[in-house]
Amino acid sequence: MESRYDVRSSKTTIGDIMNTFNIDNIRQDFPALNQLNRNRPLVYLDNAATTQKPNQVIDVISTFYRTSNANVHRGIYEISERATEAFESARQKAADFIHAEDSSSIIFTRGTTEAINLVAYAWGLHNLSPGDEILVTEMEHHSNIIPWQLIARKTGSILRYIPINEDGTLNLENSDIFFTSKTKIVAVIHQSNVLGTINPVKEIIQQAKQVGAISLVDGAQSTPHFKVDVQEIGCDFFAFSGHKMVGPTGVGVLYGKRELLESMEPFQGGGEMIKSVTFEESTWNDVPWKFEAGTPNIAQAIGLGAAIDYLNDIGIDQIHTYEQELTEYALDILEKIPGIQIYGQAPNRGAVISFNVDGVHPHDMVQFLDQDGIAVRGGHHCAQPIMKKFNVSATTRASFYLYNTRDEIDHLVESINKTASFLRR
Ligand code: C6P
Repeated sequence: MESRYDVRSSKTTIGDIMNTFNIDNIRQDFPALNQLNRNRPLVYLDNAATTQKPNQVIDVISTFYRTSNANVHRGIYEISERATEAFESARQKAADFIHAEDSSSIIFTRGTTEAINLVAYAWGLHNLSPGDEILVTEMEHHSNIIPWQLIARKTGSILRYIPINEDGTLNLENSDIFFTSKTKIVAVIHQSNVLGTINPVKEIIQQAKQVGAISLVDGAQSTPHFKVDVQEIGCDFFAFSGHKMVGPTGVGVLYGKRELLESMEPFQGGGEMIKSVTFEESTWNDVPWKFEAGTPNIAQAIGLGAAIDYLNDIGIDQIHTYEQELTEYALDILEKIPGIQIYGQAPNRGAVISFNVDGVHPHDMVQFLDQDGIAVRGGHHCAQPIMKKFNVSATTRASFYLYNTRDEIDHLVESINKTASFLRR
């Protein structure tokens, strides 16, 4: 079926994408893009932090509250049944989006952070012993470091890091040093939120399997941008956030292999997650509800379902191709800025570019760009170990999504040049 975002009548080549990806229609869907920032047209380039929301998502959430708001799995009246149906149908959409075996392997969480914490506490706390090793990489977001540091402290297990190369790829040479019989879980970022690097997670997971370790993939920055297939990747757990893929804040997903989820202890206790409760003891609900204590983020989960519909309507492969083209264009012209240092030159990379310009502090850069209407992030991006690795305290980061344009990137480059000349005077 042809959508209004696609003016093609048949399959196109990569070269055609810029002409056929109907950017004007896409931009019209996002009301927040159509406003001023410091009296200049907003150029929103902080999509790795969070993305803007289309009317299609805003309307679904608003309609839910207007017409079907009720708690789920509890009421046997009509609107509660409607709410439950919409909530569970969003779960199925999330399962289909990442090609999970079925919807029972999809747990709604608050986001990627909570999903990783769920695994750390519900699996790690009960399965790790002194001397066991948790393997992550130097490229992780704090969300995939801190939960493991906390669990390592509680269990006496040891946290180890696969190093990063100068070009922002993982150093997997001699990886046997890291994958040992002591490795119990390998938790790896799919796409770096700082360097843009897309990691070879399938190969990493194969290595994990060879030493009998389970695996978790942090998909916060991959799921919004390219096709994810958890069965093909072969991971045991996969986490992502709704707000980074045109969905609402406050909802995310933990995918888990069913047998593993069934064998695990609950994460939090409360309503929803029980089968029966007595004063002495309780039994747990079936997976996935065993891990969804309390009233869930109903409207947000339904909004995530609408976000998935939106991305599917445009086509995730189309989005990826368009973003690749934008990123190449941006890298090409950014590299020409005198004194610029770009962090991360991996051949397989996504739409995130971190940089510094000689003589300009990233926080000054961000403030000057803001005056030109441009929203980018400056700081350590919740990845301080990467900053240490590259010997900087902060970077400026521009990150793109399906609604960004070459004109916006031209404006970014112009404004960086202007800022650098001004501050270096
Ligand atoms: N990165 C950024 O600006 P939450 O906050 O739970 O939705 O996502 C956490 C998270 C986990 N992993 C990766 C790779 C991430 O990029 C993020 C969020 C944002 O880079 C906010 S710090």
